[in-house]
Amino acid sequence: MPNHFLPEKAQLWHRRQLLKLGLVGVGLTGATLGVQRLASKSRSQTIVKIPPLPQDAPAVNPSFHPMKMLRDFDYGTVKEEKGRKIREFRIIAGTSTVQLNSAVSLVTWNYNGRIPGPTLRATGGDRIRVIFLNNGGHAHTIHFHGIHTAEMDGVKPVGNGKATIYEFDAEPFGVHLYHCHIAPVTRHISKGLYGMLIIDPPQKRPPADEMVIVMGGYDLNEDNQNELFAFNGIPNYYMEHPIPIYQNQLIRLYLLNLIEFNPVATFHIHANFFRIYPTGMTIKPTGESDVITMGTAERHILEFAYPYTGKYMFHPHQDAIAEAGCMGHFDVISPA
Ligand SMILES: [Cu+2]
Repeated sequence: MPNHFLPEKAQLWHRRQLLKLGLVGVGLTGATLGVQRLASKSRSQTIVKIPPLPQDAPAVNPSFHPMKMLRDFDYGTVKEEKGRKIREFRIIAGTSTVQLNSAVSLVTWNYNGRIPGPTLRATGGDRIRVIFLNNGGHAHTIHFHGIHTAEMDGVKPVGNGKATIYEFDAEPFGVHLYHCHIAPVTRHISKGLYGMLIIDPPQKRPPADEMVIVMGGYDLNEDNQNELFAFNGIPNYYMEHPIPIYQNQLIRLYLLNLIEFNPVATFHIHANFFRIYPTGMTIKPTGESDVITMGTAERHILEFAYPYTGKYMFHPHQDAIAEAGCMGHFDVISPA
């Protein structure tokens, strides 16, 4: 059937070229084989190698280093009480000025001096205890997503200079979040008071290079719109300092969208597809895509491995959000 969008000659030339190269009809089979080979490779892997930290990737301050934060998990101090495993975490709300780019510095509100706050990690069935000190100058709280009593829901204001303890069972397993719940919550979140809570399934997931990316926005002029966006606190950090990952090694990405004011944000990776574990609450993936849509506070586990070396972008496919700071690169390097 003739293609009326191409002049006949161009069409013929095109087909002849393909025949000459032996490409007509084999493309699909080749691609399918590639995906299967990659899947079996990444599943059978048992030893995980982490690429060295890029020397030129800067810290914002000693507790806020976006390149280290990717793979930095806080397992708390483990204690045994009445035969029960307790994981005790300490979080301090504070205020610090952060240079978001060469032109903009912002007085942020944050947990433990970093945005997002520490990635807290426990296993389903543990008991979580969070000792919270508010040095933030305003009333703040920590509201955790999960299952707990009303008393532990983190909506009761904790005044400046005051402390409280939140304690609850680690359930259900999945990727969850925590954030301040003082009104206006949009302001307390967008100034930086949020973080991730990972509850691992008791049976554990297979070995992988695991990392955390939290998407956030900054409303610089208090007009209820974001002027800047960021992965892990600093706009364009992973664009300027690509994340090194090893070729063919399974990446398990814990992803959270905590952008206020924009109702949804997507996440897209270039030149690859990821397996999706919705809210991290499944052991098996439920689908596969190269773009996923999240409302505010939605989060997922995404798994993928890159078959080819090189630099690959990741960003929301709302390109206005990407172009205002939510842009990054994976630098896929050979493990040899
Ligand atoms: Cu607050």
